[in-house]
Amino acid sequence: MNKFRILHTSDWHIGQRLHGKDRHQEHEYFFQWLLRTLTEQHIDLLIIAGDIFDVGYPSNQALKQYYNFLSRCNATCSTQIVITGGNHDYISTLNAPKPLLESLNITVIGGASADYTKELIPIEKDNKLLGYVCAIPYLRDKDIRQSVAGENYDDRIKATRNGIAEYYKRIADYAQTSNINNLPVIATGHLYMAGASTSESEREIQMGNEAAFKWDAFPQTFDYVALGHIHRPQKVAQQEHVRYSGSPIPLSFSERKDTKQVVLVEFDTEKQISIQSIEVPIERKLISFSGTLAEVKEAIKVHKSANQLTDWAETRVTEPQYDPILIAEYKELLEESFDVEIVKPSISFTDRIKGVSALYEEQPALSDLTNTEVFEKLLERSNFDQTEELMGSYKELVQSVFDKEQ
Ligand SMILES: [Mn+2]
Repeated sequence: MNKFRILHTSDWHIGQRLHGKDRHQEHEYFFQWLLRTLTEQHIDLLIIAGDIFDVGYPSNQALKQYYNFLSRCNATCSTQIVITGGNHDYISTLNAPKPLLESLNITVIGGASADYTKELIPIEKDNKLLGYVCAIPYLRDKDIRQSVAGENYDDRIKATRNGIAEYYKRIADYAQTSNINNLPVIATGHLYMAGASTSESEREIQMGNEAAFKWDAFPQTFDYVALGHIHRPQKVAQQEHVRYSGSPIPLSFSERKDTKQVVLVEFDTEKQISIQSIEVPIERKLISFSGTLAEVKEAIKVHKSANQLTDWAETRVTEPQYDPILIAEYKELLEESFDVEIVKPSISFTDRIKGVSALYEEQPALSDLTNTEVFEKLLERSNFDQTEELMGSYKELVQSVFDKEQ
């Protein structure tokens, strides 16, 4: 057996906008760092486990950045690359350049296909076979479940979970038959695992997370499972070898305190595995200021951005009583420039009992809510009794819209 090193990352979300702000520069710094890391750490295989782009049809700028990275990678290091699709990616967008990328030692599996044997990718270096990747993308409903008339919601959840397990088992069995030299086998996945700690930037998938998959439902064949979908880096159920790498940049303010990372997995000549995380430097910090207007103002004035790019802030002003003068003052503050840029301002008043402050209730911006939250709010206002059933049906409907094959 030969020694080899894998770098696992996911959820790049190239082209993402945070409250309307472009993330291009942050991604650029990440890609520069990643190229250096691939060389310095002598990486043989790079795995990107889904959500390459933020949207199905990325902008030309986002596409350019992606191809730029891949071509720079090809020019500067000899790393093999495996890319799998996530729930944000359209299969056709990822698969379009597939034949071209193949010539650069880059394998793209945009979505599940009828022939699952194509998802078994040999890891090779200098014409030597080192192991295998079961490159499994995000599995859409049609890949894992047949609709059966008369099924209730619980049946459908069960069918989803079983469908995922069967899909993994089928490819694991195939890998085992092919793997005559007992080399390491790595699997990828883009799914919600039971117990995962989420942030505010993941879109719900596979029956609205209710079909949460358990780590021990993965076949024993896999020496390492490289997961995507959850943006916070974490092990699943304390298992060293089942991990989410997390996104390389914070995709929401709820991730501002996370340490962003990629995962380095090394197999030695005895097939022993060692796993360590490598911290991704954050070039634009996301921060949060809260308090009265005076307090927030003071904090912003003295704030210094310490990284390459100016920090971005959310400001949550809370005042006891409604006061139009305060609101005007707040607006003025937002016009001024500081060594931090306010991208998500909000104001609320605690004393809603007396006078006019009762009339002023802060409404969250529609863009800050997930579609599920909007539907939840609608249900709260309605007089329906079977809200749980409705919520279930709603989530399925939304999923079928997002999963629509493109
Ligand atoms: Mn994602």
